Amino acid sequence: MKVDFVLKIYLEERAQAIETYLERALEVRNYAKRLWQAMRYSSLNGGKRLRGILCLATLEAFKQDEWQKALPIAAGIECIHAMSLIHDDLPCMDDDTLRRGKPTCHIAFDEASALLAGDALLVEGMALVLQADLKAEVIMRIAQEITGAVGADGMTGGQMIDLVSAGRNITLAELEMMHKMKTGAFLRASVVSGAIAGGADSKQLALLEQYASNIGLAFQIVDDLLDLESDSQTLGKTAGKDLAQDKSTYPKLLGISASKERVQSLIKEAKDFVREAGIRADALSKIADYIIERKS
Ligand code: GRG
Repeated sequence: MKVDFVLKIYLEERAQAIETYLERALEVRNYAKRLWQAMRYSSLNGGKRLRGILCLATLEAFKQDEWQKALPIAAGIECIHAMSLIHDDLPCMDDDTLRRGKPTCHIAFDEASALLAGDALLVEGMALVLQADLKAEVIMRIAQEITGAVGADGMTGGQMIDLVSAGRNITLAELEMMHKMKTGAFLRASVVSGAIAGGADSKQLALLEQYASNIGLAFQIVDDLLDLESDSQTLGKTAGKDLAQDKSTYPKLLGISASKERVQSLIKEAKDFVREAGIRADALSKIADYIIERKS
């Protein structure tokens, strides 16, 4: 299915709203200028804003006119995501020089500045989440979801597993577990945050968690396929890294066509989950399709 015009406009508008919010929140201060510049360099540089948009779209599925209430959360999520990309690109991690079509943070600045920019974006990102104009107990639940997804049980733990798995043959179950932690948990938290802000009941929350878990895994499989089949210019990051670093990937373990079939079935199931939740499913359902269509 082709990404339709309406979704394209929706994604652009929501990405722009997040960008505008971030632009103000991350204004360069009169002190530690280089830190703020590095933070801005890595967070105001495009990116699909998928996690932030998922948060807004999920809230919108419950309360159409209140999506702007989740803007601080979406912006905070995007700061935390930018932090993970900065640290992922460092020489001691994935050692990359290209991100979102530009030199990575440690190349444009230096390693120490990149490390600090990541540290600060992580904390400032959480601070933005806490600023949302929602009831204190709602913000507390959202903060717990996000910190749980980013910490050792989530993204950071997944990155550790990724590091120690390089050059080793791992099973499909191990690969899936790693990606659930490294990429899936944060995507899931982005959706769940929007659902909590929207007042989802426990059944709706469970269905949206399943939706998010499916699109998270599909997103990662597509990432592996793009790394194999696309080029650095289109991706805005170095293509072919998985092969070069002898990483276990879905295409390597499952084969290309079985990986593509898995993506299709995960997305179909994801759309069923969101439909079953009895909410305004349009945007979330189309975002699921976009995960397959994306080129970068
Ligand atoms: C959280 C303390 C702390 C440390 C982080 C470095 C690290 C530990 C984790 C790395 C996590 C990571 C980089 C996962 C990869 C996720 C991924 C596929 C990113 C690409 O996301 P896109 O395609 O990127 O949404 P854009 O540029 O569009 O935002």
